[in-house]
Amino acid sequence: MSAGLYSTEAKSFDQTLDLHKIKPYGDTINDGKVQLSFTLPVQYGEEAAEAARELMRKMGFDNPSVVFQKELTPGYTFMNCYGSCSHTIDYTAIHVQKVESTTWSMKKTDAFIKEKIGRPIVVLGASTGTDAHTVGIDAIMNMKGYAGHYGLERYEMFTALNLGSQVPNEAFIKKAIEMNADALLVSQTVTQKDVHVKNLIELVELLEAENLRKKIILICGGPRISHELAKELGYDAGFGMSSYADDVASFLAQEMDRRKHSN
Ligand code: B12
Repeated sequence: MSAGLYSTEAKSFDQTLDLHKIKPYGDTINDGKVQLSFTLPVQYGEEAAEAARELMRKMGFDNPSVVFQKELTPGYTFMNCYGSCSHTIDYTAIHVQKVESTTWSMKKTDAFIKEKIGRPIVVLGASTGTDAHTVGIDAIMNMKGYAGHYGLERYEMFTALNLGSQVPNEAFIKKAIEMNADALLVSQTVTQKDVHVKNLIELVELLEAENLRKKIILICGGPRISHELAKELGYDAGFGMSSYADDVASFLAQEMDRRKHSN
Protein backbone atom coordinates (compact mmCIF):
# COMPACT_ATOMS: atom_id res chain seq x y z
CA MET A 1 0.00 0.00 0.00
CA SER A 2 1.49 3.35 -0.95
CA ALA A 3 1.90 6.18 1.53
CA GLY A 4 -0.26 8.38 -0.66
CA LEU A 5 -3.17 5.96 -0.76
CA TYR A 6 -3.01 5.26 2.94
CA SER A 7 -2.89 8.91 3.92
CA THR A 8 -5.85 9.82 1.71
CA GLU A 9 -8.01 6.98 2.98
CA ALA A 10 -7.09 7.39 6.61
CA LYS A 11 -7.47 11.15 6.58
CA SER A 12 -10.95 10.85 5.16
CA PHE A 13 -12.14 9.58 8.55
CA ASP A 14 -9.44 10.76 10.93
CA GLN A 15 -7.51 14.02 10.64
CA THR A 16 -4.89 13.18 13.30
CA LEU A 17 -2.62 11.03 11.13
CA ASP A 18 0.90 12.38 10.72
CA LEU A 19 2.97 10.19 8.39
CA HIS A 20 6.13 11.36 10.17
CA LYS A 21 4.86 9.76 13.37
CA ILE A 22 2.80 6.69 12.66
CA LYS A 23 1.97 4.02 15.21
CA PRO A 24 -0.38 1.02 15.23
CA TYR A 25 -4.06 1.51 15.95
CA GLY A 26 -6.88 -0.74 17.09
CA ASP A 27 -9.89 1.48 17.58
CA THR A 28 -8.86 5.11 17.08
CA ILE A 29 -5.94 6.41 15.01
CA ASN A 30 -2.80 6.84 17.16
CA ASP A 31 -4.13 4.75 20.07
CA GLY A 32 -1.04 2.51 19.57
CA LYS A 33 -2.98 -0.70 20.25
CA VAL A 34 -1.09 -3.94 19.57
CA GLN A 35 -1.89 -7.58 20.16
CA LEU A 36 1.10 -9.72 21.03
CA SER A 37 1.44 -13.47 21.65
CA PHE A 38 4.36 -15.24 23.25
CA THR A 39 5.29 -18.11 25.53
CA LEU A 40 7.16 -17.73 28.80
CA PRO A 41 9.07 -20.69 30.21
CA VAL A 42 7.34 -20.41 33.61
CA GLN A 43 4.37 -21.97 35.44
CA TYR A 44 0.85 -20.79 34.51
CA GLY A 45 -0.50 -18.31 37.09
CA GLU A 46 -0.62 -14.70 38.33
CA GLU A 47 3.18 -14.46 38.45
CA ALA A 48 3.40 -15.50 34.80
CA ALA A 49 0.84 -12.81 33.83
CA GLU A 50 2.70 -10.14 35.81
CA ALA A 51 5.99 -11.19 34.20
CA ALA A 52 4.34 -10.82 30.78
CA ARG A 53 3.06 -7.32 31.63
CA GLU A 54 6.47 -6.32 32.97
CA LEU A 55 8.11 -7.58 29.78
CA MET A 56 5.66 -5.58 27.67
CA ARG A 57 6.42 -2.40 29.65
CA LYS A 58 10.11 -3.00 28.90
CA MET A 59 9.21 -3.43 25.21
CA GLY A 60 7.71 0.06 25.23
CA PHE A 61 4.00 -0.77 25.67
CA ASP A 62 1.75 1.34 27.92
CA ASN A 63 -1.20 -0.23 29.74
CA PRO A 64 -0.16 -3.86 29.12
CA SER A 65 -2.80 -6.47 29.78
CA VAL A 66 -2.87 -10.24 29.52
CA VAL A 67 -6.19 -11.18 27.96
CA PHE A 68 -5.60 -14.92 27.69
CA GLN A 69 -3.12 -17.37 29.14
CA LYS A 70 -2.86 -21.14 28.84
CA GLU A 71 -0.46 -23.72 30.12
CA LEU A 72 1.17 -25.42 27.10
CA THR A 73 2.85 -28.07 29.21
CA PRO A 74 3.94 -27.82 32.86
CA GLY A 75 6.43 -24.97 33.16
CA TYR A 76 5.41 -23.17 29.91
CA THR A 77 2.66 -20.55 29.57
CA PHE A 78 1.31 -19.08 26.37
CA MET A 79 -0.08 -15.51 26.52
CA ASN A 80 -2.17 -13.22 24.39
CA CYS A 81 -1.59 -9.61 25.45
CA TYR A 82 -2.75 -6.12 24.52
CA GLY A 83 -0.79 -2.93 24.99
CA SER A 84 -0.39 0.56 23.57
CA CYS A 85 2.81 1.13 21.66
CA SER A 86 4.60 4.27 22.80
CA HIS A 87 6.98 4.45 19.82
CA THR A 88 6.35 6.02 16.41
CA ILE A 89 7.87 5.63 12.93
CA ASP A 90 8.61 8.25 10.27
CA TYR A 91 6.89 6.55 7.35
CA THR A 92 8.21 9.11 4.87
CA ALA A 93 11.77 7.98 5.63
CA ILE A 94 11.11 4.30 4.81
CA HIS A 95 12.94 2.94 1.76
CA VAL A 96 12.73 -0.70 0.74
CA GLN A 97 14.83 -2.50 -1.87
CA LYS A 98 12.32 -4.11 -4.24
CA VAL A 99 12.46 -6.39 -7.27
CA GLU A 100 12.72 -4.18 -10.34
CA SER A 101 10.00 -5.44 -12.64
CA THR A 102 6.36 -4.85 -13.47
CA THR A 103 3.96 -7.67 -12.73
CA TRP A 104 2.01 -8.71 -15.81
CA SER A 105 -0.77 -11.23 -16.47
CA MET A 106 0.13 -14.73 -17.70
CA LYS A 107 -1.11 -13.79 -21.16
CA LYS A 108 1.03 -10.68 -21.36
CA THR A 109 4.14 -12.43 -20.05
CA ASP A 110 3.72 -15.30 -22.53
CA ALA A 111 3.28 -12.83 -25.40
CA PHE A 112 6.36 -10.85 -24.31
CA ILE A 113 8.55 -13.98 -24.13
CA LYS A 114 7.30 -15.14 -27.52
CA GLU A 115 8.15 -11.81 -29.09
CA LYS A 116 11.36 -10.86 -27.28
CA ILE A 117 12.98 -14.18 -26.32
CA GLY A 118 11.52 -16.40 -29.02
CA ARG A 119 11.62 -19.65 -27.03
CA PRO A 120 10.33 -20.99 -23.69
CA ILE A 121 12.32 -20.02 -20.58
CA VAL A 122 13.58 -23.13 -18.77
CA VAL A 123 13.03 -22.95 -15.02
CA LEU A 124 13.89 -25.43 -12.26
CA GLY A 125 12.48 -25.12 -8.75
CA ALA A 126 13.14 -26.81 -5.42
CA SER A 127 13.13 -26.51 -1.68
CA THR A 128 16.76 -27.17 -0.96
CA GLY A 129 18.90 -28.65 1.78
CA THR A 130 16.96 -30.08 4.70
CA ASP A 131 13.88 -27.95 4.01
CA ALA A 132 10.81 -30.18 3.68
CA HIS A 133 8.26 -27.42 2.99
CA THR A 134 6.77 -27.89 -0.47
CA VAL A 135 3.72 -25.62 -0.47
CA GLY A 136 5.56 -22.38 -1.27
CA ILE A 137 7.43 -23.67 -4.31
CA ASP A 138 4.27 -25.53 -5.45
CA ALA A 139 2.37 -22.25 -5.23
CA ILE A 140 4.81 -20.68 -7.66
CA MET A 141 5.22 -23.62 -10.05
CA ASN A 142 2.13 -25.80 -9.91
CA MET A 143 -0.15 -25.95 -12.97
CA LYS A 144 -3.20 -25.35 -10.74
CA GLY A 145 -1.53 -22.37 -9.10
CA TYR A 146 -2.30 -20.76 -5.80
CA ALA A 147 -4.88 -18.24 -4.60
CA GLY A 148 -6.15 -17.70 -8.12
CA HIS A 149 -2.69 -17.28 -9.70
CA TYR A 150 -1.65 -20.01 -12.14
CA GLY A 151 1.85 -21.43 -11.58
CA LEU A 152 4.69 -21.44 -14.11
CA GLU A 153 3.77 -24.93 -15.37
CA ARG A 154 0.61 -23.37 -16.79
CA TYR A 155 2.47 -20.81 -18.90
CA GLU A 156 2.93 -21.55 -22.56
CA MET A 157 6.37 -19.94 -22.63
CA PHE A 158 7.93 -21.59 -19.57
CA THR A 159 9.34 -25.10 -19.35
CA ALA A 160 9.05 -25.57 -15.62
CA LEU A 161 10.15 -28.49 -13.48
CA ASN A 162 9.62 -28.66 -9.73
CA LEU A 163 12.07 -31.05 -8.07
CA GLY A 164 10.21 -30.95 -4.74
CA SER A 165 11.75 -30.65 -1.31
CA GLN A 166 14.97 -31.59 0.49
CA VAL A 167 16.89 -31.34 -2.77
CA PRO A 168 20.66 -31.19 -2.19
CA ASN A 169 22.27 -28.19 -3.91
CA GLU A 170 24.56 -30.52 -5.88
CA ALA A 171 21.58 -32.45 -7.33
CA PHE A 172 19.85 -29.17 -8.15
CA ILE A 173 22.86 -27.97 -10.14
CA LYS A 174 23.26 -31.34 -11.87
CA LYS A 175 19.67 -31.13 -13.12
CA ALA A 176 20.16 -27.48 -14.12
CA ILE A 177 23.10 -28.46 -16.33
CA GLU A 178 21.17 -31.41 -17.79
CA MET A 179 18.19 -29.19 -18.69
CA ASN A 180 20.28 -26.18 -19.68
CA ALA A 181 18.16 -24.14 -17.27
CA ASP A 182 17.83 -20.38 -17.64
CA ALA A 183 16.72 -19.90 -14.05
CA LEU A 184 16.75 -21.61 -10.68
CA LEU A 185 14.00 -20.99 -8.12
CA VAL A 186 14.91 -21.87 -4.56
CA SER A 187 12.39 -22.02 -1.75
CA GLN A 188 13.52 -21.71 1.87
CA THR A 189 10.98 -21.79 4.66
CA VAL A 190 12.85 -22.93 7.75
CA THR A 191 15.12 -20.23 9.07
CA GLN A 192 16.07 -21.81 12.39
CA LYS A 193 19.73 -21.18 13.21
CA ASP A 194 19.98 -19.35 9.84
CA VAL A 195 19.95 -22.64 7.93
CA HIS A 196 18.36 -20.84 4.96
CA VAL A 197 21.32 -18.47 4.70
CA LYS A 198 23.74 -21.40 4.77
CA ASN A 199 21.84 -23.30 2.05
CA LEU A 200 21.42 -20.22 -0.12
CA ILE A 201 25.08 -19.22 0.10
CA GLU A 202 26.22 -22.77 -0.59
CA LEU A 203 24.21 -22.84 -3.84
CA VAL A 204 25.83 -19.59 -5.02
CA GLU A 205 29.29 -20.93 -4.22
CA LEU A 206 28.67 -24.21 -6.03
CA LEU A 207 27.31 -22.38 -9.09
CA GLU A 208 30.37 -20.13 -9.09
CA ALA A 209 32.64 -23.17 -8.87
CA GLU A 210 30.88 -24.62 -11.95
CA ASN A 211 31.22 -21.25 -13.71
CA LEU A 212 27.43 -21.13 -14.01
CA ARG A 213 26.44 -18.31 -11.69
CA LYS A 214 26.38 -15.55 -14.32
CA LYS A 215 24.62 -17.73 -16.89
CA ILE A 216 21.69 -18.51 -14.62
CA ILE A 217 19.04 -16.22 -13.17
CA LEU A 218 19.03 -17.12 -9.51
CA ILE A 219 15.91 -16.46 -7.46
CA CYS A 220 14.98 -17.37 -3.93
CA GLY A 221 11.72 -17.11 -2.06
CA GLY A 222 10.03 -17.90 1.21
CA PRO A 223 8.14 -16.31 4.07
CA ARG A 224 11.25 -14.73 5.55
CA ILE A 225 13.06 -13.89 2.33
CA SER A 226 13.33 -10.27 1.22
CA HIS A 227 14.78 -8.89 -1.99
CA GLU A 228 17.41 -7.13 0.10
CA LEU A 229 18.53 -10.37 1.76
CA ALA A 230 18.55 -12.17 -1.60
CA LYS A 231 20.81 -9.52 -3.16
CA GLU A 232 23.08 -9.62 -0.14
CA LEU A 233 23.50 -13.39 -0.56
CA GLY A 234 24.33 -13.11 -4.26
CA TYR A 235 20.89 -13.77 -5.81
CA ASP A 236 19.26 -11.81 -8.62
CA ALA A 237 15.94 -11.46 -6.82
CA GLY A 238 14.12 -12.50 -3.68
CA PHE A 239 10.38 -12.92 -3.19
CA GLY A 240 8.67 -13.04 0.18
CA MET A 241 5.19 -13.61 1.53
CA SER A 242 2.25 -13.01 -0.80
CA SER A 243 4.29 -13.31 -3.95
CA TYR A 244 2.80 -15.22 -6.86
CA ALA A 245 3.88 -16.88 -10.09
CA ASP A 246 2.84 -13.73 -11.98
CA ASP A 247 5.52 -11.72 -10.12
CA VAL A 248 8.25 -14.28 -10.79
CA ALA A 249 7.24 -14.92 -14.40
CA SER A 250 7.20 -11.20 -15.20
CA PHE A 251 10.57 -10.67 -13.53
CA LEU A 252 12.11 -13.61 -15.43
CA ALA A 253 10.77 -12.43 -18.79
CA GLN A 254 11.97 -8.87 -18.22
CA GLU A 255 15.35 -9.97 -16.83
CA MET A 256 15.97 -12.33 -19.77
CA ASP A 257 15.23 -9.43 -22.12
CA ARG A 258 17.50 -7.06 -20.14
CA ARG A 259 20.34 -9.61 -20.32
CA LYS A 260 19.84 -10.07 -24.05
CA HIS A 261 20.42 -6.34 -24.53
CA SER A 262 23.35 -6.07 -22.14
CA ASN A 263 25.29 -8.97 -23.76
C1 B12 B 1 2.80 -27.02 6.54
C2 B12 B 1 3.99 -26.77 7.46
C3 B12 B 1 4.86 -27.83 7.67
C4 B12 B 1 4.71 -29.19 7.00
C5 B12 B 1 5.24 -29.07 5.55
C6 B12 B 1 4.50 -30.02 4.62
C7 B12 B 1 4.78 -29.67 3.20
N1 B12 B 1 4.57 -30.65 2.39
O1 B12 B 1 5.16 -28.57 2.85
C8 B12 B 1 5.61 -30.09 7.91
C9 B12 B 1 4.73 -30.75 8.98
C10 B12 B 1 6.39 -31.18 7.20
C11 B12 B 1 6.50 -29.05 8.58
C12 B12 B 1 7.69 -29.40 9.20
C13 B12 B 1 8.48 -28.50 9.89
N2 B12 B 1 8.21 -27.21 10.14
CO1 B12 B 1 6.73 -26.29 9.31
N3 B12 B 1 5.25 -25.33 8.87
C14 B12 B 1 4.18 -25.51 8.07
C15 B12 B 1 3.23 -24.29 8.07
C16 B12 B 1 2.03 -24.66 8.96
C17 B12 B 1 2.69 -23.85 6.71
C18 B12 B 1 3.76 -23.57 5.64
C19 B12 B 1 3.05 -23.38 4.33
O2 B12 B 1 2.74 -24.35 3.66
N4 B12 B 1 2.72 -22.12 3.98
C20 B12 B 1 1.92 -21.79 2.78
C21 B12 B 1 2.82 -21.32 1.62
C22 B12 B 1 1.98 -21.03 0.38
O3 B12 B 1 3.40 -20.12 2.04
P1 B12 B 1 4.97 -19.83 1.86
O4 B12 B 1 5.75 -21.04 2.07
O5 B12 B 1 5.30 -18.63 2.65
O6 B12 B 1 5.09 -19.49 0.29
C23 B12 B 1 4.74 -18.24 -0.26
C24 B12 B 1 5.88 -17.20 -0.23
O7 B12 B 1 6.75 -17.32 0.86
C25 B12 B 1 6.56 -17.38 -1.56
N5 B12 B 1 7.56 -18.42 -1.76
C26 B12 B 1 7.87 -19.52 -1.05
N6 B12 B 1 8.85 -20.20 -1.64
C27 B12 B 1 9.18 -19.53 -2.77
C28 B12 B 1 10.14 -19.78 -3.74
C29 B12 B 1 10.29 -18.89 -4.80
C30 B12 B 1 11.31 -19.16 -5.84
C31 B12 B 1 9.45 -17.74 -4.89
C32 B12 B 1 9.59 -16.82 -6.01
C33 B12 B 1 8.49 -17.49 -3.91
C34 B12 B 1 8.36 -18.39 -2.86
O8 B12 B 1 5.47 -17.67 -2.42
C35 B12 B 1 4.51 -18.48 -1.73
C36 B12 B 1 3.12 -18.05 -2.22
O9 B12 B 1 2.86 -16.71 -1.87
C37 B12 B 1 4.13 -23.16 8.69
C38 B12 B 1 3.40 -22.15 9.57
C39 B12 B 1 2.63 -21.17 8.75
N7 B12 B 1 1.39 -20.99 9.09
O10 B12 B 1 3.19 -20.57 7.81
C40 B12 B 1 5.13 -23.98 9.51
C41 B12 B 1 6.54 -23.44 9.70
C42 B12 B 1 7.04 -22.91 8.39
N8 B12 B 1 7.32 -24.66 10.09
C43 B12 B 1 8.19 -24.41 10.96
C44 B12 B 1 9.05 -25.38 11.53
C45 B12 B 1 9.94 -24.92 12.66
C46 B12 B 1 9.05 -26.70 11.08
C47 B12 B 1 9.92 -27.84 11.62
C48 B12 B 1 11.39 -27.48 11.88
C49 B12 B 1 9.23 -28.37 12.89
C50 B12 B 1 10.01 -29.42 13.62
N9 B12 B 1 10.58 -29.04 14.77
O11 B12 B 1 10.10 -30.53 13.16
C51 B12 B 1 9.77 -28.89 10.52
C52 B12 B 1 10.90 -28.77 9.50
C53 B12 B 1 10.90 -29.88 8.55
C54 B12 B 1 11.97 -29.65 7.52
N10 B12 B 1 12.98 -30.51 7.50
O12 B12 B 1 11.89 -28.70 6.76
C55 B12 B 1 8.25 -22.96 11.35
C56 B12 B 1 9.43 -22.24 10.74
C57 B12 B 1 10.02 -21.25 11.70
C58 B12 B 1 11.31 -20.70 11.16
N11 B12 B 1 11.35 -19.38 11.10
O13 B12 B 1 12.19 -21.40 10.82
C59 B12 B 1 6.83 -22.46 10.91
C60 B12 B 1 6.77 -20.98 10.52
C61 B12 B 1 5.87 -22.77 12.08
C62 B12 B 1 6.19 -21.95 13.34
N12 B12 B 1 5.47 -20.87 13.57
O14 B12 B 1 7.05 -22.28 14.09
N13 B12 B 1 5.98 -27.85 8.51
